[in-house]
Amino acid sequence: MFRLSEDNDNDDSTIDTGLVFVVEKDPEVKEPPSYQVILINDDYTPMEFVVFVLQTVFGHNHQKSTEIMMEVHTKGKGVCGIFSKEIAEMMSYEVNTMAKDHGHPLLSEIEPLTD
Ligand code: TYC
Repeated sequence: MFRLSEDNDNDDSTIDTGLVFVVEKDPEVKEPPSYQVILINDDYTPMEFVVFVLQTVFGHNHQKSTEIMMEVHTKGKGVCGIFSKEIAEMMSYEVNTMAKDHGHPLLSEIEPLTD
């Protein structure tokens, strides 16, 4: 995005009208990157436990949690949610700790979203 602004410095670029416009580039404003929390399939974690984790950690309802769990179960991986890096790290840590505490091999990881 470009904008026009008046050049008031009275140097050689000033023309007869006294008005000279220069083109300035807006400073780039970048959003911080978002991260996906990815759930990974395994052969041992009970389906009901995965649904329970999706409900308690991510706040998904039972139907949405079941859909995500089945996506992971059939395709190997699935997205639980998209957050800032710090929140995604906390969510993933929460999932992995809950699974460990209950003796299940369930794992999640985070992945930057590229646009
Ligand atoms: N594949 C597991 C089973 O058949 C269920 C499962 C789903 C495990 C999703 C992990 O992230 C997972 N019991």
